Amino acid sequence: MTEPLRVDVLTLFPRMFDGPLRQSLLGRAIESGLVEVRIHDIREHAHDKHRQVDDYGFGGGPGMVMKPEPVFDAVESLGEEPKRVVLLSPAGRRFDQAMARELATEPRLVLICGRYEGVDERVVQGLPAEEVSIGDFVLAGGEVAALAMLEAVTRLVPGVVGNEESLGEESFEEGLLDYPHYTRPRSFRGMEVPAVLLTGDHAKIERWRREAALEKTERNRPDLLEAEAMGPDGGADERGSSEEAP
Ligand code: JFB
Repeated sequence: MTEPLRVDVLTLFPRMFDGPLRQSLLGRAIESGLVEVRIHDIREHAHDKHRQVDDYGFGGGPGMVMKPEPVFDAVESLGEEPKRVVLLSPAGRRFDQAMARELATEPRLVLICGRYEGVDERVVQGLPAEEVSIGDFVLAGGEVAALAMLEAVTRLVPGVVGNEESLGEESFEEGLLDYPHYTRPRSFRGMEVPAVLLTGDHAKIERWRREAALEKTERNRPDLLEAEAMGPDGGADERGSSEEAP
């Protein structure tokens, strides 16, 4: 085996990771030593007498902001080795499959989970940390987003997903959504499995799947088809700012 991917997660809610890290794909990847995940409680790096990790925001406005010192201390306690530091944030660059592939090649990742209104901007500037968002919706903190990223990255680490699931054939890898899947029974509540899937004619099945994937993509994610037509940069310049973080 090659070096495992090591991920350090910094959070004020370490117990949110207990269940997910023991289950299913993440649990098996960790159990088999392909991925090493360490959860760190940011509050253990608060050194004032009240163990304070948040404070009022300069300039006013509602809500509290996470102080920079405990976050810097927590990251610095991880040692000197170079590592990619990601700050989960609704104002981050959008996480996608290309970023997941990139992160899966790193030896070490640090995921910082904020709470409240977010983290003092000097964490981004000074550590430095890359701000990443998992999508245009509002969560209460970075923990669930970190788990989503962790699962997306972990399943791309060689050896985590077996050969029975070919990673190249699934959604996004070809710019289309996945084709529809069916299993037994052949007839269920009056709904039939498409006859072509029962023919054993693999060329015909391949053509049907491609067409069905295209229809599903047109219906559910027309933006993916437009992006394809506009080339690899998705025509970012022409499209304006309607897809920025909330
Ligand atoms: C991530 C977070 C908050 C400011 C703060 C820390 N896709 C996503 N939605 N929401 C988050 C995210 C990611 N990644 C996210 C970290 C924090 C939300 N909050 C709460 C909500 C709105 N504005 C604090």
